[in-house]
Order: sequence, then C-alpha cells, then structure tokens
Amino acid sequence: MTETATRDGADAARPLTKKDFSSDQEVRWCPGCGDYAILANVQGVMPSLGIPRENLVFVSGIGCAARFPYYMETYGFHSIHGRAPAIATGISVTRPDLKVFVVTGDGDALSIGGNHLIHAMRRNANMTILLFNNQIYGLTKGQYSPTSELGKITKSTPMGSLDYPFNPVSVALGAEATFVARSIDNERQHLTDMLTRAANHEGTAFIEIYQNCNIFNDGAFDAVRKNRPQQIRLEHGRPIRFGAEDEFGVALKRTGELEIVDATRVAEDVLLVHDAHREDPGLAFMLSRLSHTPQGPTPIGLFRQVERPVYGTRLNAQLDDAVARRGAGDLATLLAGPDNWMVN
Ligand SMILES: Cc1ncc(C[n+]2csc(CCOP(=O)(O)OP(=O)(O)O)c2C)c(N)n1
Ligand code: SF4
Repeated sequence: MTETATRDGADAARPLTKKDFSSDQEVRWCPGCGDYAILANVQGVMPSLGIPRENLVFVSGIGCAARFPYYMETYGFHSIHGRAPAIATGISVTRPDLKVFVVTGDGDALSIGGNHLIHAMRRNANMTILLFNNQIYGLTKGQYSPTSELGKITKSTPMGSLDYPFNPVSVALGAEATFVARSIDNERQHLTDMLTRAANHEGTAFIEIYQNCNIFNDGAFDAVRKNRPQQIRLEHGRPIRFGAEDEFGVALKRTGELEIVDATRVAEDVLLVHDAHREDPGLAFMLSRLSHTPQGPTPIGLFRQVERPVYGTRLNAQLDDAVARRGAGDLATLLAGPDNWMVN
C-alpha cells in the first residue's frame, strides 16, 4: 500500500488501514444481518487498492444494502431507488479519475433498477457493482423480490410467488458484462479475492453476493453458504471439481449441456476446464444455470473477465473529436440557433 495522499499533518505518510475506511455513523442493520460481514470485508480490501479516499465514491439506491455509503469513510451518494448505475455512469464518465462502486440489493437492482443495471453493463461503464442478493425486500419488511424462488410465500405473495426468478449472474452475462463473479457474505477470503479482482477491473465489474437476511429470509442460502462441498469454486485454467474430496466434477455433454459427473469414475480430460477469459459468454452462462436456485451444487467465483473498451474513454474521445472538428460550441448559441420552431 503506497497511499499517502489522504491525510494532512504528521501522519500523512502512514499507510491507510481498514479503520480509516469506517465512518463514524451508527450502523443500523439488524443484528446478525449478512451486510455487516460484507461491509467489514469491503473496508478491509480498500487499503490494498492504493486509492486515496477522496478518489473513492460509493453510490447506492434504496434498501437496507443501500445504506452502505454512510458507513464508508469515502465519498458516497445514497441516491434514488434503482438509479445507482445511471448516477455512477455519470460520475465515471465525467470524473474518470475516481473509482466508483455501486452497492445495490436484488430489489433495487433487478426490479425498479433492472433497466439501468443492464445498460450500464452492456456499455461497460467503469464501475464495480456489488449486488447483495438476499432474495427478499428487506427494508420494506419482507415482500418477494425478483430473485425469490417460485412459490415463495411473503406478505405480497400470500399464495406463493408465480414469478420465475432472475439469476443475477445469468442476467449480467446476458448483458455481456466484462467481469462477472459470485461470492458469499461469510466466505471471508473468497469475498476478499473477488472484491479485489473486481475493483482492479477496467469496465463494469459485477459481483453477486449471497447475503443472509436473518429477519425476513433467514437461511435462504444455507444449502451452499453453510455447506462448502456444495460450492463449485471456479478457478480459471483448472478442471471444475467440487465436493468434500473433490469427488464431483462438471463435464460438457455431446448434446451441449453441462452435467455433474462422478469425478472418481471419469478420466480427468472429461472434466470441463474453466476459461474465465473466453470472449463468448455462452459457457459461463451455462455454468450460471447449473443451479437455478442455490439449493444444489452452485458455482461461485469468477465466471467471466474479458477486456473491452471502457464507455467513458470512448465517450470522452468522441467529445474531444467533436470539439476538434467543430470547436467548443456554446449552449446559448445552440438553443437560439436556426433549428428551432414555435408551438402555437
Ligand atoms: C420509487 C420507490 N418505490 C418503492 C420504494 C419502496 N422500497 C424501498 S426499498 C425497496 C426494496 C428493497 O429491496 P432490496 O433492493 O432487495 O434491498 P434490501 O432492503 O433487501 O437490502 C422498495 C421496494 C421506494 N423507496 N421508492
Ligand atoms: S431487514 Fe434483513 S437485510 Fe435488512 S438489515 Fe435486517 S437482516 Fe439485514
């Protein structure tokens, strides 16, 4: 960590620590909420990024997860429901020197904000999106969300949800996000690794984080969260294996589907070797479908990371080009120009 630019005075040269990223705000999540572990992890990752605090911005929408910016000793914006990716796009385009994070929930990102989320990702706007998925609306006290499972009984679905749930990783891959990962609130080392890689990615980095809402949807991810052998840990360049003794594997069938196989009974070369840098997101998408709801073996880790030009860079180049060709322009002249008409 080389950061020295955020303090005046005698301790200016002191490297930043996790504590430097904790604000003085009272944390107002329910005791036991998974959000605490994610907050601690993000605060712990910050010093290693070597980015001055004044160059960090956390943007959120509305929800429990969206309280995040208050607790970070960085710049932040607790904004409008579902609109964090749009606001973050504006910040990242106009201030490319800033590192922008979006913190959002499954309701905020995939209900009211679904539109903004997919367009930020397809543009490859420069931001790190952390989607805390608890499969419920927490802040508004337990209505079903776009990731709630079929048949889910909540206050707004008393007879069971009829909606097929979104799989956030599949959505991100479908929008061709250039970095797509999944982790779990209580998997400290794994989450640290994913956060670090995402923060160092150029373009949109998307991480779905399984987050336990112990008040309104307790245990939603326990089949995977408390059961390490059910976690299919994706590692680039390695055959995909899982299980207590790595006794299971993932293979690509001739018919084009993925299947789970007994790795003790098949040759090593039958197992699919994970390629996170494949340009085509198809295989990563298939991996994301191995577990539609996280009840069976579920892939976590980095599904996809590819390089693609960043939206802000291209936009600013286009603006520079326009100015070079036609001059800086003047808004008042434009508005008063010949291309206008009167409505009577
Ligand atoms: C325009 C608007 N519509 C609806 C709401 C009500 N509302 C607040 S938070 C929320 C959903 C929060 O769920 P999620 O994003 O999953 O976050 P969590 O609270 O679970 O962290 C809703 C519907 C609102 N605040 N504003
Ligand atoms: S309602 Fe759920 S998500 Fe919200 S703070 Fe409480 S435990 Fe966390």
